[in-house]
Amino acid sequence: MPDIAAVKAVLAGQRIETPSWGYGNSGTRFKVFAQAGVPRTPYEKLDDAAKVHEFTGIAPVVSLHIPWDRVDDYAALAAYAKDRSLELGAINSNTFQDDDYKLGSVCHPDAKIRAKALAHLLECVDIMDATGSRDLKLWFADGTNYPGQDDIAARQDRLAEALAAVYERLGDDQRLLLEYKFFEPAFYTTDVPDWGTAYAHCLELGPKAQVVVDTGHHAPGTNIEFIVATLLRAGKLGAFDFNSRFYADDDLMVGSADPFQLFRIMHEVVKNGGLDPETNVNFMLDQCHNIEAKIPAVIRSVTNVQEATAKALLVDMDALTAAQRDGDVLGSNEVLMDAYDTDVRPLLRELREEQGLAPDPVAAYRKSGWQEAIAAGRVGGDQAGWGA
Ligand code: PSV
Ligand code: MN
Repeated sequence: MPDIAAVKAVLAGQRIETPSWGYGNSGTRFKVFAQAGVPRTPYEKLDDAAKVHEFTGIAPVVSLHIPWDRVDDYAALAAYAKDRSLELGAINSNTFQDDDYKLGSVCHPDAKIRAKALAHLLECVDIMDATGSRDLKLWFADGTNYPGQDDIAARQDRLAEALAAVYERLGDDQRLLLEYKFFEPAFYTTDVPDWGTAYAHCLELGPKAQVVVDTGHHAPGTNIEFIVATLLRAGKLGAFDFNSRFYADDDLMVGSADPFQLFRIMHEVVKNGGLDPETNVNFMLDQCHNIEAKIPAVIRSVTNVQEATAKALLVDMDALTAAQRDGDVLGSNEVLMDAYDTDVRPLLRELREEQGLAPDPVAAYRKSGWQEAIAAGRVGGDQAGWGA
């Protein structure tokens, strides 16, 4: 049986990175619903992220999206984060919101547009130098809508050329994380649609290029944990963008739609060394809280990942390996289900109390008065939202 003290030690060392845009207003293409107290600046987003870390103890890193989090002085933003016990994490590039990118960015047929997109990616590396960020997260909306619209293979060549230029610019301790998504906004071809394409590009680039698995970016029924196990085995799993989906890229709270899937993913992570600090898997959230209160939703998301991790750590690996070796189909499945069926909430409450945290992070947040304070204090100015 797993040693509980060892399980707690791993859980205490876990790090979940939260997205700056999760604190801003968001919605669907039909409507963005504004909420009281939403941050107006990247600094206020960090204030909210600091609350998530204060109550969970495991969310000290915040991802930025450029240009949504553009500031004059990134070193000052990093210092502001540090004063709140936070660090700035992955820099997310954005080559999807300018009119110029209608036919793509780094895969665009026009070399001038490709050069503009590449300049943005290189600017993101400059920002990483100022913030001390390790990871550059690249997601491209590039693709086509109609058969014959562009040359599929030529677009791959253009992509490879841009990625190589970015890779070349990275510092020794920096990484390029390539995120795939099977469709949307493109509906016929997407230039990085799946893990295989992302993996092939990363392999060609070298060790500082790794793949991002966004849990909302697969066709229904895709076995995500297989992808996770395969990428970890190849040393190419750089990060997760955690969220939940019922239909497409829904960006709902991780673990809300299918907690069992999250457990299966975390089991492969644990089993294949993905929690070892030297493996450097970045556990990020990529979510939007359109109708629910944002800060408690981020807290809930962090604790959902923590619960799935705890269950994965409770898998009796000796019993599982023995059952697998014996070809005991039911027995091995039972070992896994035993861990999944364990109520880990008492263990996590105990762990938090040992760390000087409140046992129930959402309840503690609600009692803290922060929500009322930001609703009353953040008046005037423009609330941050999707695209700002
Ligand atoms: C694309 O759908 C994506 O998952 C990428 O990570 C983007 O940068 C992000 O969403 C924006 O939230
Ligand atoms: Mn994502």
